[in-house]
Amino acid sequence: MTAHAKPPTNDLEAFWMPFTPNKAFKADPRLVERAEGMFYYTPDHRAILDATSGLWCVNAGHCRPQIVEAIQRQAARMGYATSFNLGHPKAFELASRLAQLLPGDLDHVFFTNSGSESVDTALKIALAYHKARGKGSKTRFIGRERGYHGVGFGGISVGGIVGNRKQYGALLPGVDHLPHTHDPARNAFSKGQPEHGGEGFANALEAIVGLHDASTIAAVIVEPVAGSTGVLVPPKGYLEQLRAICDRHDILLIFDEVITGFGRLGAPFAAEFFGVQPDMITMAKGLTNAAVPMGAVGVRGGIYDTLMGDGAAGIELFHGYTYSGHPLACAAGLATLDLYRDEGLFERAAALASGFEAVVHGLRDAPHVVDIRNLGLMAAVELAPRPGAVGARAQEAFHRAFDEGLLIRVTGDTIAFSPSLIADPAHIEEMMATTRKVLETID
Ligand code: PXG
Repeated sequence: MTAHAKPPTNDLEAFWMPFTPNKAFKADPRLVERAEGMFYYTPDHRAILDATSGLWCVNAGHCRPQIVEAIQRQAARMGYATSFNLGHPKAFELASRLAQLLPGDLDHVFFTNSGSESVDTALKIALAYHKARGKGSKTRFIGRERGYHGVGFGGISVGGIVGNRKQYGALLPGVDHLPHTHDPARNAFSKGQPEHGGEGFANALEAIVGLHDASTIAAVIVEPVAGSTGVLVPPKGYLEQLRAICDRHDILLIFDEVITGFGRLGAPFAAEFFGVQPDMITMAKGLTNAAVPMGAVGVRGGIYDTLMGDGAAGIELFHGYTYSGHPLACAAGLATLDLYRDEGLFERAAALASGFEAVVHGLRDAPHVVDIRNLGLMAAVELAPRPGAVGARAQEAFHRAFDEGLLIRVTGDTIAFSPSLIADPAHIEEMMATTRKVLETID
């Protein structure tokens, strides 16, 4: 490598930005420096309406004083304590509160610091569980095309977004993928769950089990509604059937609820919304309203009990992070759960969902729109790609929207909307009116 001068301090160069075209961004940066409720504010005090809840995470809105103050109090009292062979009360309290909120017998919680770590943790628990039952040959994982499970090696292995995998070699061995469930030929412009394909897409799991044999398969992991890849809503009956097939073959079913957890569908978790009980739920994002990084895995009692055994073995699971159960994150998590409860935000999301659906589908006749999909407070508006330039049209829409005072999220040529659960109908109207205006001004 040739020697080169260090960049001056406080320019944009040193920060290697994640999932960002760095050169293009630094040539034409967009900065925000303050946030409150539904809005970000730029350094020159322009308000930007946030149609994405940060990145599907600020479910209770930005900078809520109750959460801010809880973090401040905890930082002043005890900023850090390890959870290895030592405890602090808020970690136990938050785990208990989550166990109450989680569906069915998901009554134990392992803390991580992100969705990616939650996914890797769940996959490791699945392997350790089968081994503890004397079924150590069950080591394969089944993910799904277009699935996003974060960026750890486990997560990109079971994930199905090609761009996130192709730079990183062979990944985990013994992984297979279900087909994705997006079927625009039959299901375009579905409102809520699509009618067609549930049984066929889920039956692909039987074929995969037939190919590898159930004795080699540890777990299936899916997002109940695929978020990152552009809001792919499961067809009717699909998740129920995945559950039945997993039961038939002694395979664990993991729901990755990093996006769908904490009210996004108008219920605490998608598992409850769909009435399908997974064996583990991975979560992050809305757990602390994103005010402090934190993730967690909710685990069924039977899995926990199996791994605990009679306690004679000492450490039952050789796994954990320096920051598992970090005091600031626990304080933020407790204050966030209080806020969701006290303001009835999950119920509010449920009440907003049908109006949101109507307004989003109002974009059907806007230029370039080829599909609209929605469930709860998540929706996608898919645009036709420009010939030879996939993603360029939506990227331009993103830039124009920001100039118009609206933050949207784009993936490929799809615009995703996931407003905070505190949104008013007028905010939602404004999001779609600005989006329409933007679509009318781009080629
Ligand atoms: N699982 C799911 C379902 C996610 O959506 C992760 C795991 C990973 O979480 P962390 O905290 O490690 O990032 C996610 C994250 C997008 C986008 O543009 C979505 C995510 C991350 C980055 C971009 O939709 N979700």
